[in-house]
Amino acid sequence: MTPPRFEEITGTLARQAIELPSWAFGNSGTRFKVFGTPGTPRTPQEKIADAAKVHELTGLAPAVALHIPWDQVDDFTALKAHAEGLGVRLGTINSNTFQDEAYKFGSLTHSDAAVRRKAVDHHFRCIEIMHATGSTDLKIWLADGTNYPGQDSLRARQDRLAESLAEIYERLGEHQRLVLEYKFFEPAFYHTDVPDWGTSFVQVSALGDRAFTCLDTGHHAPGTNIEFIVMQLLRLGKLGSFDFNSRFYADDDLIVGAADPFQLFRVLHEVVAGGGLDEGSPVRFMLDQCHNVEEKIPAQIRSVLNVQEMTARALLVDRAELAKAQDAHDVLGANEVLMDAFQTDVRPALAQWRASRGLPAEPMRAYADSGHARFLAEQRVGGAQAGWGA
Ligand code: AOS
Ligand code: ZN
Ligand code: ZN
Repeated sequence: MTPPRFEEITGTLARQAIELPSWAFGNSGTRFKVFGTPGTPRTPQEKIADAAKVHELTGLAPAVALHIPWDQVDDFTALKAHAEGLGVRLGTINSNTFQDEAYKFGSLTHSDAAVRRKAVDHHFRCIEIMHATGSTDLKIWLADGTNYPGQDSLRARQDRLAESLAEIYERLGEHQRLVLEYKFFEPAFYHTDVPDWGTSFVQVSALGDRAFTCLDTGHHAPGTNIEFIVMQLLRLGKLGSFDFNSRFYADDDLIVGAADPFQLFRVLHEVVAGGGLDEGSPVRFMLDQCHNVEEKIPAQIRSVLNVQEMTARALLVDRAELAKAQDAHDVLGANEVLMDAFQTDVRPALAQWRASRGLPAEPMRAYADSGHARFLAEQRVGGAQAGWGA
């Protein structure tokens, strides 16, 4: 047997779409310092323009995810037209129930019905926005949790979460989906209310067919076998989306594939094996990253290229040979098949293929040579730069 040739995988590669987060284009940082960069967007419209530039140079990022209220505008229909005019569409709507005083002790899980009402109503507003923008996904990530054992009833919070989610799910339009993201710590440090894939799975399974789990690659304890979780969620039909990023220590939202390229390969290998790249698959790909010290547009270009390169390598796995080695319990042989694909340098083939489709062969270089960063720095003077949280 021979591994698939590059020409055989381009059909799948051509379908690949990676949604960009609007907040990746704003300034971000740690609690110690947020650095500004000349040319940083000041409005949701400018964030969308930057995302469109990434798509223009890579052909990989046709949608932009919004965060509400960070990307609040008066007219979302006009924002949709603005995005479409730039060649992209508006994607996932991310709700935000973690920046309001009222949510100090929780949002959808809060013991006070009035606070839960406010949090559920915020999601209703997000759904209205989705109708205006044509977005299909509502993504829920909750900061809810406790800091000390005994602070609140773990069980009661879980029951309240189920009730709140059911109300939100009921409100979705026929073609809309809910994806529930999990995270094992931060900002709460003793427990979070959706800490792991199991909890997300249990909660979304109780809702119905249009509720899925979102897997953020940065939200696992060190050493976690993330590809196993990918396999399991695909097997259960509940992997709705990825938030891609990478991490060295905690949830640092670094460039996907930067910290552990082999892990990204293993994840994408399971995605391919589980049908996650097949036509009609429910799995959507997004980035959830922040660029604290690096330039933001090239950082997003680098990120989508990393995903594309690793997807190509995962598609090049000789699956027939792998199955043969596995059946024969040829441990080293099976491992070698996988490693052969991982070690393949797909960059020259991808560059050629991009050029054949009218894209720059080397998008990073094309951006650097274009002088666009200088142009933005000259254009975007005055006004407040968008930041993580605005
Ligand atoms: C938070 O840690 C999560 O990764 C969320 O996906 C969130 O949407 C993003 O960080 C911006 O709030
Ligand atoms: Zn995330
Ligand atoms: Zn995160």
